[in-house]
Amino acid sequence: MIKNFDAEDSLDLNIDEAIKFIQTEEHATEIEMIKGKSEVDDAIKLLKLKFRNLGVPMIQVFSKFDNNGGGDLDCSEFTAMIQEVIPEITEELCHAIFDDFDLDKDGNVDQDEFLRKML
Ligand SMILES: [Ca+2]
Ligand SMILES: [Ca+2]
Repeated sequence: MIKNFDAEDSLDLNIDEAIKFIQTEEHATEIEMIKGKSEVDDAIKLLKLKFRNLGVPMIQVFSKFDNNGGGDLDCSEFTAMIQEVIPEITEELCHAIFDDFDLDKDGNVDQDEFLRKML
């Protein structure tokens, strides 16, 4: 009897804890982050597909958008390139993709970083 009661009690407590955990803002942010990450991943998959279908070398497209030279794309150049390939994509998502591509976080995506992510 006592054992059963304890088991029930701890089950109730676990459910309460679980609900509290789900409801905490911290956890909600975590869910948002996971959601956001997969959205970026999906967009990168789409980007790869679109680039392959272009029928021109990726690096040729990359260079076309390197307006100020230098061999790398800053965030606005990069965004322009993505939006050329995926016109319906949001600027916000482009920025998230840019952050993902800019591996050394120097504020530019160079050809190396670009190819590493795209191939
Ligand atoms: Ca540039
Ligand atoms: Ca970089």
